[in-house]
Formats: sequence, C-alpha cells, structure tokens
Amino acid sequence: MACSLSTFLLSLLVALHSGFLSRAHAAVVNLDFNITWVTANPDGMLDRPVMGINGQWPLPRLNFTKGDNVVVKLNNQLGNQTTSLHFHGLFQHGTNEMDGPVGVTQCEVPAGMSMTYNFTVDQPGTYWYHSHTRGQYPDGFRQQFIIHDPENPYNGQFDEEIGLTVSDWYHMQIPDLLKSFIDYTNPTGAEPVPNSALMNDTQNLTVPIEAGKTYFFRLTNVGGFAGQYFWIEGHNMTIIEVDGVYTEPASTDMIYISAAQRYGFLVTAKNDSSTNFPIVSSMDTSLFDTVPATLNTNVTGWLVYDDKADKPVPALLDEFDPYDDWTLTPQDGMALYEKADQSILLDLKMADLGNGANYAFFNDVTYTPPVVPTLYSVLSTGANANNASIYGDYTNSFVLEKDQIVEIILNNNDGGKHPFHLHGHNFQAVLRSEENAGNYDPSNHSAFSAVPMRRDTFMVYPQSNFVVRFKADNPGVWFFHCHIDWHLATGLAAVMIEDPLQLQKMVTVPQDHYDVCKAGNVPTAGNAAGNTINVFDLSNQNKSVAPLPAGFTARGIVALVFSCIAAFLGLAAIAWYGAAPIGSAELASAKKFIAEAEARSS
Ligand SMILES: *[C@@H]1O[C@H](CO)[C@@H](O)[C@H](O)[C@H]1NC(C)=O
Ligand SMILES: *[C@@H]1O[C@H](CO)[C@@H](O)[C@H](O)[C@H]1NC(C)=O
Ligand SMILES: *[C@@H]1O[C@H](CO)[C@@H](O)[C@H](O)[C@H]1NC(C)=O
Ligand SMILES: *[C@@H]1O[C@H](CO)[C@@H](O)[C@H](O)[C@H]1NC(C)=O
Ligand SMILES: *[C@@H]1O[C@H](CO)[C@@H](O)[C@H](O)[C@H]1NC(C)=O
Ligand SMILES: *[C@@H]1O[C@H](CO)[C@@H](O)[C@H](O)[C@H]1NC(C)=O
Ligand SMILES: *[C@@H]1O[C@H](CO)[C@@H](O)[C@H](O)[C@H]1NC(C)=O
Ligand SMILES: *[C@@H]1O[C@H](CO)[C@@H](O)[C@H](O)[C@H]1NC(C)=O
Ligand SMILES: *[C@@H]1O[C@H](CO)[C@@H](O)[C@H](O)[C@H]1NC(C)=O
Ligand SMILES: *[C@@H]1O[C@H](CO)[C@@H](O)[C@H](O)[C@H]1NC(C)=O
Ligand SMILES: *[C@@H]1O[C@H](CO)[C@@H](O)[C@H](O)[C@H]1NC(C)=O
Ligand SMILES: *[C@@H]1O[C@H](CO)[C@@H](O)[C@H](O)[C@H]1NC(C)=O
Ligand SMILES: [Cu+2]
Repeated sequence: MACSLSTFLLSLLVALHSGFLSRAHAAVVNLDFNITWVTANPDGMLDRPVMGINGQWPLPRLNFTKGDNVVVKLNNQLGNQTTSLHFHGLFQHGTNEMDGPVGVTQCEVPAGMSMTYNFTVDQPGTYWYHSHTRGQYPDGFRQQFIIHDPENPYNGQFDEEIGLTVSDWYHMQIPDLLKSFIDYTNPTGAEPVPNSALMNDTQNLTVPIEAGKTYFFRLTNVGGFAGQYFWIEGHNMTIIEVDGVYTEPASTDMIYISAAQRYGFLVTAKNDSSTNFPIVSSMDTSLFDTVPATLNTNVTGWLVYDDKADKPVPALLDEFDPYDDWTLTPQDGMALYEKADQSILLDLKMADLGNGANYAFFNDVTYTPPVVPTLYSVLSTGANANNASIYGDYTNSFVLEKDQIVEIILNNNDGGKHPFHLHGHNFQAVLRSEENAGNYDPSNHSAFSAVPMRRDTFMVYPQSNFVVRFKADNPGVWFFHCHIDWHLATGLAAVMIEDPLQLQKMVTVPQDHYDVCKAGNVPTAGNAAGNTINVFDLSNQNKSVAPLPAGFTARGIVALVFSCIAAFLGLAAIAWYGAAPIGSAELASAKKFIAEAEARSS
C-alpha cells in the first residue's frame, strides 16, 4: 500500500494557485494515467491480468479537496481494448462532456490514443472512479476517490480517516464471461458468480487503530455485481454520509452496500487495546443463481489494536439485519419535493430476444448504444434537440425541461435486486416498497419520506418499486442505469437529456474528444442514426437484437437447453422452467431455432 501511494504521489503534480500555506483556494491537480495490463492476485488464488494505472494495481486512491480543478490525461496503453473514465457521483456542472459514459457523452478511447478529462470538484464526500466501457471495470479499472471538505459538519468529531473498498472478484476476464452470459445457452440470464470477495483489493487486511480514537471510515463498493453486508465485530458504526450527502448521525451494527454505493461512518475505538476485532464483508448471495460449494462469500479483515494479539475468526451470524438507508435523513434537512412536474415511469423486465439470449428492458426497450453519442446529437441538432424522438427508438431517452421537478417511478418486474444510479445528480429517495409489493400504485402507497435521503445509487427490491425525485437544474445528458455491470451490458439503462438548448450554449467539446471518435469511425453529428439532414429519419439507427419469432416462447429455449443438458447427463427430461410440460411442436421449433442460431454464430 505504501508503495502504491508513493508512486502515486510521484505521478501527482499539485500546482497551488495561491501559495502553499492555504488550501482555501483551488488547486490544479494534474494526473497522467497510463492504462496498462498488470498482473495481480488479490485473492491469493490466481494470477491474472488486470487493468493498472502507471504499472500499478491496486489503483491509486485519489484525494482531492473541494474546489480543486482536476485534469486527468487518460492514455490507453492496453493495446487490445478501448477504454474510458467516469468519476462516479460528480455533478460535472457545466462539464457534461467530461462525464465518461461511452455512447452517452463520448466515444471509446481506442488503444494508443489519449483523452483529457478536465473538471472542478465542487462537492465533498466519498466517491470512486471507473471505466465506463462495456463490462470493463470489474477487470480492475476502479478505485475510490475522496473529496475533502474544510466545512465538513463532523470535523472535530474524529481523529483520522480510513479509506476502504469492498468488491466481488472474478478469475476470468469480463469479455470472456460476457460471451457466455449473453448467449442462448443462458436463456435465464444467470449472471456469472464471482470467485471471491475482496476488501481493499486484498484479503486479511489489517487496519491499525489506537484505543480511544474515533475514525472516519469511507467505504465504497467498487464491485461489478454483488451487494455486501458489512460489519465490525464489537463496534457500532455511526453513519454520517452516503454518496457524498451528509446525514444525521445514524448508529448501526451492519450496513448493506450495493455495487457503486458509498457510506461514511464513525467508529470509536475501545479504551481497552488487548483484543483485535474482525471486519467482515459478506456478498449478498440472493443475487446469485447458484452458490458454488467452494465459494467463500465472505472477506475478513481486522481492526488491529495490538499487532501481537490474536486475529480472531469472525463469529457466524444467523441472519443479516442491515440499516435501511431509505430511513436516513440528510443533514441539511432538505424537504421532499412535493409534486413532480414530469413523471417518468420505467417498467423493468428481463426477457429473451430472438438470439435466445436474455436481456434487460425498460418499457420493453433494451438500451442499445446509438450510432452518435447522445451528447453530440444534442450539440448538432439545433432546436430539434428538444424532441426526444431524435435520440432513437432504443435508448430510452427523456427530455427534461429546465428546473422541472422530475420523478422516476421504477417498477421492478424481476426477481432480483437492482441498484440504480443517476449521473449528474443525487436524487431524493422518496419511497421504496418492500419485496413483492408489485408495481407502484399512485393512489395507494405507503407514506413518502418527509425529508428524504438523497443519494446517487438506490436499490429496488425484487418484484417491487421505488420512487425518486430530483430537480433538473444541471443541463446535461445523464445516464440512468443499473450498476450491476452485467445488467448494464444487457441494456438496463435510460438517458435523461436535461435542458438541451441551454446545454448547447454551455458545452464546448475539446478536440481530443472528437479525435477519438474519428479514430474509431464514430460520427459526431446528427440524430441517433447519424443523420444530419433529416433528424427525424432514424433508418440507420442501431437496433437491439430482434424479438423472438411470433409464437415462439423463451420457455421453449430454456426447456430445450435444459433437456439437452439432462440428456447429456443421462437424466430423464425435466420440466425445469415453468409449470407446464413442453409440447413436441414447441420442442421442434426450439430445435430448429437453435440450429439456425448456431449456423448464424459460426
Ligand atoms: C486501502 O487501499 C488504499 C489504496 O491502496 C490505501 O490508500 C488505504 O490506506 C487502504 N486502507 C487501509 C485501511 O489499509
Ligand atoms: C486470507 O487468509 C485465509 C485464511 O488463512 C487464506 O485462506 C487466504 O488465502 C488469505 N488470503 C490472501 C489473499 O492471502
Ligand atoms: C506514460 O507513458 C509514457 C509513454 O510510454 C511515458 O513517457 C510516461 O512517462 C508514462 N507516465 C507515467 C506517469 O508513467
Ligand atoms: C488527503 O488530503 C488531505 C487534505 O489535503 C490530507 O490531510 C490527507 O492527509 C490526505 N490523505 C491522503 C491519504 O493522502
Ligand atoms: C488483452 O491483453 C491482455 C494482456 O495480454 C490479455 O490477457 C487479454 O486476454 C486480451 N484481451 C482481449 C479482449 O483480447
Ligand atoms: C481546464 O479547463 C479550464 C476551464 O475551462 C481551462 O481554463 C484550462 O485551461 C483547462 N486545462 C486543460 C489542461 O485543458
Ligand atoms: C451498539 O448499539 C446498540 C444499540 O444502541 C447498543 O445496545 C450496543 O451496546 C452498542 N454496541 C457497542 C459495542 O457499543
Ligand atoms: C474511554 O475513556 C474515556 C476517558 O476516560 C471515556 O470518556 C470514554 O467514555 C471511554 N470510552 C469507552 C468506549 O468506554
Ligand atoms: C459468511 O458469513 C455468514 C454470516 O456470518 C455465514 O453465514 C457464512 O457461513 C459465512 N461463509 C463462510 C464460507 O464462512
Ligand atoms: C452502434 O454504433 C456504434 C458507434 O457508431 C458502433 O460502434 C456499435 O457497434 C453499434 N452498436 C450496436 C449494438 O449496434
Ligand atoms: C417530435 O418529432 C416528431 C416527428 O416529427 C413529431 O411527431 C412529434 O410531435 C415531435 N414531438 C414534439 C414534442 O415536438
Ligand atoms: C392498498 O394497498 C394495500 C397494500 O398493498 C392493500 O392491502 C389494499 O387492499 C390496497 N387498497 C386499495 C383500495 O387498493
Ligand atoms: Cu440490475
């Protein structure tokens, strides 16, 4: 750790505008990120290639101060993959073009090319940065960053800060896993199950602490899939921040942190320094279709009071009872936005398309990246940028008017949990219904939170719903998506296009951003289809995979695949999926279909 920190400091050049004694004025922080392949073995089980920065992995944990101007030059030296960079949770006021998601605000940065991200950090808190290229960050391109706040209301109540991440970890590389995940042999969309859990990109982490002191822990889940239960034996945690928003102090003995969420909490060390205590993080196995017997779903570290004392094995818990983040209160007391000017209804489902693979949908549309990144469509279509139809039929785009109170009602018609993230904002977590509550009913729902917690990533329960609200006061093109990276890859995303005509006046895209598009042959003007003459003509737009042929059911494919497996294993055919047995006609049509799919893919 010391080694990666010092190397990072060497590559970090801080030029203070106004002398060394005062941090009250903004600094310019210049970072040069060479993205390269590095070998790492964080779980002690397998050496594998990971994406490093300047030859290092774990990646540097960045440490800014509110007001800093951050300039990151991203040099793609991977050789065989494109890349991109997103600073998760930043509002990017006035710098939407620096946000990072490919297809939304920029093009892929091809191997051998560079792109500079230049923005000001004007919000305090616990954040993280990661690649926003399809499926890429779980291969290692992710790390925490902090924005210090000279006006933190909790300053004076803690002695030191401790940065910590948790994550899931895969032994195979994500591009290979994606191939078998999005495939007709996986018609139920079972996500790849991680091989292990990590704490701070390692296991058996020791966190030295001193008796009697109070520590401000900053925890980020940088994982691609699993939410985690987190606790410290013998110690309560007092939550004071979530996703960059200060909260009224909330004491708990367990936190649930979904992929992409952050918690800041205080822990007061005991006065007695004779015993060390396990810090445990446990992956939420309800997300996994199967839990392999060999999988250790937990990762353990220790609060170390005395390096010579034992590091005890954690006690096994019978149940998980984490703090409900919906009940948190923001420290600034901001009241509920009473009514929404625009209400956006998103019905989530998972289903198979015509290639037999499983996809994720909002309102029956699976997000497919447009030919032209949406920001560039905004900037090149004049007054028509106000008409959502120019952004295509496969992007779930919504135009928001200046300063509207916008509400997103999300109905989860799927049996899994999904952590949803909105770029460019934090939103009020107005309502979250319990598991199996079904769709939101505007005329019959439980009470809204009067002073709702705000955060940028909020989880919906299985077969249930949530309601979030925010004010459209940040012109930009902002991605809204599930932060389970498998589900983003299968299209669980929408795009909020906020005050596009104002955005046209605010944004100037730097030349190097256009250069990477040119190198990748991606057009940077016109509608979603790249049509600059008639922006209502979408004939060349990117389309999702076509639906299953009429009369053909996803159940047929599932049954076929599983009956093949059953036959292969020498078992009797099993009615695995759904209650009804499979008719012979359905089986024949499935066989024909699979044969065609195989012919197409070979
Ligand atoms: C976690 O890792 C980061 C980055 O290497 C490091 O800065 C930090 O000190 C580590 N935290 C602990 C508690 O070891
Ligand atoms: C952590 O400790 C456990 C138990 O001793 C061991 O099985 C595991 O390999 C260790 N992990 C690492 C990364 O060293
Ligand atoms: C990044 O790579 C370039 C080209 O190889 C090299 O000149 C530069 O020193 C590297 N920067 C860092 C911080 O390692
Ligand atoms: C981060 O920056 C703050 C303020 O500049 C400083 O006090 C702190 O020591 C730094 N922490 C690390 C881990 O570099
Ligand atoms: C890219 O290169 C790395 C490092 O050599 C290799 O492990 C990886 O499989 C390659 N990935 C692709 C998609 O070709
Ligand atoms: C970053 O942006 C600021 C504000 O627009 C500008 O003054 C500065 O020159 C930019 N720096 C770089 C390296 O592009
Ligand atoms: C944690 O908080 C609970 C509830 O307030 C309390 O009963 C318990 O004693 C506390 N535990 C510790 C270790 O302080
Ligand atoms: C530790 O000792 C201090 C000073 O004697 C006391 O104020 C505090 O309550 C003690 N803390 C705990 C957790 O017992
Ligand atoms: C992980 O922790 C949970 C909670 O204590 C426990 O139920 C489970 O058995 C643990 N798993 C392993 C492999 O130790
Ligand atoms: C959509 O367009 C982009 C950029 O023009 C292209 O690279 C990409 O492969 C297309 N995607 C799909 C799913 O058709
Ligand atoms: C957007 O354009 C389409 C196609 O010209 C038109 O039918 C529709 O009414 C327009 N919508 C708005 C809000 O202007
Ligand atoms: C309102 O919702 C509750 C809980 O789902 C349900 O029991 C009740 O029947 C509903 N009332 C009406 C009028 O629909
Ligand atoms: Cu999801």
